[in-house]
Amino acid sequence: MTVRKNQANLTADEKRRLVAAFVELKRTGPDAFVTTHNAFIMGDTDSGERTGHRSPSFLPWHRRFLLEFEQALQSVDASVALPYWDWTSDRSPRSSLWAPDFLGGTGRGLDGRVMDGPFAAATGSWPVNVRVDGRTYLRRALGSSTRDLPTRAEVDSVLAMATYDMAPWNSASDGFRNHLEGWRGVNLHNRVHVWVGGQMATGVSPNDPVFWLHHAFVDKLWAEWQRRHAGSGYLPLSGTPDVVDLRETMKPWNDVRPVDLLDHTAHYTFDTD
Ligand code: CU1
Ligand code: CU1
Repeated sequence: MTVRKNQANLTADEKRRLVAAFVELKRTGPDAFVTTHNAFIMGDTDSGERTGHRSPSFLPWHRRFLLEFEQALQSVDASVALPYWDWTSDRSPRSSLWAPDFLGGTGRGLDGRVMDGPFAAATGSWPVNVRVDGRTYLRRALGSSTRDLPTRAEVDSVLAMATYDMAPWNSASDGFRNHLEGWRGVNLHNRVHVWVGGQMATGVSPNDPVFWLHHAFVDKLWAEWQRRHAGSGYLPLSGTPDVVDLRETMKPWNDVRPVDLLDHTAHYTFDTD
């Protein structure tokens, strides 16, 4: 059974194995995850069809996306699982997350190029192939955005919202999903992408391995919300144009609906479950 742990508690050996699996997937794979993510970012609009972002299925879409990526990692090394980055507690560019034995640190001032760790361009093992500009190296600008990472109090204020989502079911909606995604209110998920900067602030964000650790935590917050609001659930139920209802299949997959993804324990548990 897959157990997703807080990245701060990984052993040196667990970090080494995870990094090796990331690098091996990059070496053998076509970066299809980056391509898929960017296609959905570009296609998801407030007034048209929207699936991955700005819409109720933001959470189940990324849950399935992470499951597929985690299974790809496990095909390289069956012992690995996606850890989560609790950015309410590891909130500094000096956190062990960014050390050279794990994800490496921030980018240099000149061009944002990450200079240390296993994903630095200098290692040669992390080419940025799917990109929005000509730059082929991983970039970051940790903490240079105008806002700090979200606090636990801000997370709790969003977890307290009892309604999953509501009309107009886009980036203007009130409710848990949109406040977690970050288009309204305190802004949790989007703010973290911007705080990391570089590719993470773009549609090709899965070029940065921290994408997966960030989304594993967003996914965990969904599970926490479900536990806290047992009487609430995924919305909309049916008949809503342009968005994925509870029992509608979700693109790009044709075998999964939000209702199939509500219980994460069918696939993995968290170390805190
Ligand atoms: Cu996304
Ligand atoms: Cu994201």
